[in-house]
Amino acid sequence: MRQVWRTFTGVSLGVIALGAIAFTPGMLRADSPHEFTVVNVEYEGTKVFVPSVLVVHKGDTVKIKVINNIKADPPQHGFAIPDFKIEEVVNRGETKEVQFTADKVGVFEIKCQLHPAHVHAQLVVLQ
Ligand SMILES: [Cu+2]
Repeated sequence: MRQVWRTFTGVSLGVIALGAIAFTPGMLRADSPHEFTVVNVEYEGTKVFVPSVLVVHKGDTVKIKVINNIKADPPQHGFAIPDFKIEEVVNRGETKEVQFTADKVGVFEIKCQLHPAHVHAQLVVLQ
């Protein structure tokens, strides 16, 4: 009887271990592109990017879909990450996609290069 229990326990632990490996976050991030959608909106009079913080790891291929959803004029807003030489103009109702490799670690500014009054967002690149 003790032998049967030991076998059962061994098999169960094996199944649990396999499950843990399959869902290890480290495996999910293996060189897959990191995709975000960032929407520029006006919230109670303030222009903000949502989400306002993007977190990736060094070496990641980062893809960002940018949407300008600000209803008031002007119809164009920018999307710039100067440290990665990203600078786009996004028309209201149009989607722009940017892609780059996060090749340096740090906290980097995301802004509208056309209007300094936007609240800036951040790109955080972890080691
Ligand atoms: Cu703007």
